[in-house]
Amino acid sequence: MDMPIRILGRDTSINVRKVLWTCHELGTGFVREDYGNGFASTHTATYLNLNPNGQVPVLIDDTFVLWESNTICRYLASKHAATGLLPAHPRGRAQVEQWMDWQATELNPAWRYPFMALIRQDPACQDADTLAAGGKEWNRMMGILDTRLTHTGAFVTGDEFTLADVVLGLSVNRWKMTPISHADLPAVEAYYQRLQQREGFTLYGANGMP
Ligand SMILES: N[C@@H](CCC(=O)N[C@@H](CS)C(=O)NCC(=O)O)C(=O)O
Repeated sequence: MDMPIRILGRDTSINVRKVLWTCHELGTGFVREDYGNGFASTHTATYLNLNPNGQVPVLIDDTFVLWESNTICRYLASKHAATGLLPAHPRGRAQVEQWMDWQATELNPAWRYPFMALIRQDPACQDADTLAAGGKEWNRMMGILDTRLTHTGAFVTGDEFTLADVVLGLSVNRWKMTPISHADLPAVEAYYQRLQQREGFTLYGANGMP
């Protein structure tokens, strides 16, 4: 019998919860181990050998080790041939990947300062002007998502729920839960309600702010 996959990372982490939500969508079992802030150290030689960035999550599937949460989600969907979550057709797949990459490289940097200031209460992030600019930029990026969702009327890449919605669903939750002045984004709001119909969202999408 195959060993269950191991997921190293605290379940309060937004990036760990992407992976947990993906496992739930796939109906695949896993064993999660608490690593990261407040739990087992990610800076031991053993952990750094698994992930030289000293971050969570890490996936261990038998002898195969993987880090970067979006890549882990894609690996799991491919392994289970879950073509609903990650289409096999090059264009369908590329669209899912495009929005996942956008989340990682464009959207994530926009929320970092406001999140560190308002949720983590980081003393190094308490400059009012930088915070205001950060909130504005975060809203601008969410406006790009709003325009897209207005166009699809459902999920990020169209009528079907995909891995892009796992990743962006968590991002929308983070935006909603951080007390900045939120732009009025009706399509994002409707999307957020739509996601709440999914069990995976209620389990992993809407908690774990730290
Ligand atoms: N690009 C990485 C980012 C991972 C990351 O930032 N992880 C955070 C938690 S969300 C972390 O490890 N923080 C330190 C800790 O928890 O000890 C990914 O998507 O996996």
